[in-house]
Parts: sequence; C-alpha cells; structure tokens
Amino acid sequence: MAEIIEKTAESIRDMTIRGAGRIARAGASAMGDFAAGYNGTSLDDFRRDIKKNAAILTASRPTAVSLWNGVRATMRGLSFVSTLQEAKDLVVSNSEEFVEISSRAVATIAKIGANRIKSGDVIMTHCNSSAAIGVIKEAHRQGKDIKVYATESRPWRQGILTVNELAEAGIDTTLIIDSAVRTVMKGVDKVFVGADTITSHGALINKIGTSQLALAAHEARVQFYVCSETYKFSSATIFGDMVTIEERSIEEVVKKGEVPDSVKIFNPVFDSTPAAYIDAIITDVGMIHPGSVYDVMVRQLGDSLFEE
Ligand code: RI2
Repeated sequence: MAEIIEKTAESIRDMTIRGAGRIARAGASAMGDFAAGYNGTSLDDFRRDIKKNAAILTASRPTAVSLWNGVRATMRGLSFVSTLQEAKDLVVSNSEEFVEISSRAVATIAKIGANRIKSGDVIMTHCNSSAAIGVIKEAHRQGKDIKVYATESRPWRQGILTVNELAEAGIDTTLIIDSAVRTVMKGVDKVFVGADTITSHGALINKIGTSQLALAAHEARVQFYVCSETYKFSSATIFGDMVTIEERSIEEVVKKGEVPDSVKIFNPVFDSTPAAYIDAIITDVGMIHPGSVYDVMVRQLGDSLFEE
C-alpha cells in the first residue's frame, strides 16, 4: 500500500497533480487509501507508517501549506485510539471529511467572491486557481457581463488551463504574457488570485509573479482580492517559521543546450505579496481583512494551535 503514497507524491512533485487545493485533496485521499488497505497487525507500526507517509507526501511541494494541512487533518485524533481498526477507520473518515470540506470551501468562496463583482467589471487573474476561477465563473453564471485577462504564468503556463476553462464557460477572456501585466492593469477593475499559503500576518504566498500583479494593482488603484480556503493559513508562521519558497528544475525555464552551461538559472515558483497590497481575503468563513488572519486561525484551531 506504500505505493499509493509514493505514486501520489511523485504525481505532485512532477505537477501531474497541481493546484494547492487539488494537491491537498490528493494527499489526504492517499492517506485514506493507505489506511483502508493497511494489512499490518500492530497499532504502533501503523502510527509509525502513517507518520512516514505524511513526511513523504508533504515534502513533494514544500511551499503549499494546504498539502501539509490536508495530510495532517487525516491524522487528527490518532494518538487517542486504542486499536488498529479504530486507527484505520479514523484516518479513512478524516480523509473523506477533509476532501468534502475543502471542496465545499471552493463553492462557498465562489459565492462570496462573486458578490464583489459587478456587471461591466474587467478582471485579472494569475496562474490557475480553482478558488479564483470559481469566483469568476459564479459571477458569469449570475449573468454579470465581465471580461477577464489571464496571465500566461511561465514557466508551466498554467494560464493556458485558465483561459480554456473560462472560454469554455463562455466568458470573454484575453490571454496576456506575464510581462504585460502593468500595461494592462490600467484598464482592470479587480484582481482575483488564488493562494498556496497565507501567513499569520496576512501575507500571500502564491505563484511567482503574483506580487507583480499586486504592485501594479496598487499603483493603478485596482482592488486586489485573494481567494483562499482557510486550511491554506499557515499556523507555523505564528511562531516565526518562514515559508519555504520552492525552487524547481532549470529545465522548466530553458531547454538543454539553449544557453551556455556557465549561465546560472534561478527558478523560484512562488513569491510573497505583503498584506499591505491585499484589499481582502475571500475565505470559506467570509471575506476578511489580511490583518484578521491570526484571529481566524486561533478561532478555528483553538488550543490545538499551541500544542506542538
Ligand atoms: P487553487 C497553484 O500552484 C497556483 O499558485 C494557484 O494560485 C494555487 O496553486 C492555488 O490553486 P501550482 O500547483 O487551490 O500551479 O485555488 O504551482 O486551485
């Protein structure tokens, strides 16, 4: 059964499964499948294997706290069970519950976010966020006449996925290259982006280039909204931990032999947008100011926040 964990981790690592929400659900499901098919005989072994699996899965995309929180959610209460069967059942039900809650969160964000959009709005989005796209599609579904600019999002070009999805929904969509953001921003009313991680100070960690959208939006006085499920809030940042920004292979940027070997290539795939550039974070518990992230974390996690 360990193959399901390795296979899922590899699919997340090589981006076959991508998007902060999707990888969290994939990680949680893999933990559930592992538990359901576990054929060991000892509770201690199960606890040890589950911990090992969690470490393998979470290492596959280090920036996305969603994955960490999704995997960790499946282990909730594991230290309080007394039999192996109870432990297996608990991981399976935790996993199902996480998948259900996180999917529902995207739908809730869509409804809340769509209220910010009015007919005639020109919107910009970046990369391929199911939470941000959900908001845009919901506004369109409500009959609002909107136009969307979507960035290409080099090097993986997730913007191609975004424009396909928006066009398929019948939305007036324009694809732009990443460096066109500032030029286009003058004609934009609102920006909606997703999140990989939100820190306790309300900073956003999201696809590289997000902070450029935020800066350009700030300069042009365009509202900048982040669409984020609350499980993307990183409790570790309360205690001063920094978010690790993932760097990926240089082959994502240039083909082999395209530039001399002496040329160094730096490929960070996320960046940090300070809270000061964010007007609001649209979450499954409502729209909040970035300054309220800490309060929401404490309210949701209660005392468990301070246990580890
Ligand atoms: P949802 C993506 O990361 C993008 O950074 C996107 O904004 C974020 O996940 C959130 O996606 P990548 O996996 O959870 O393409 O909103 O690196 O779908």
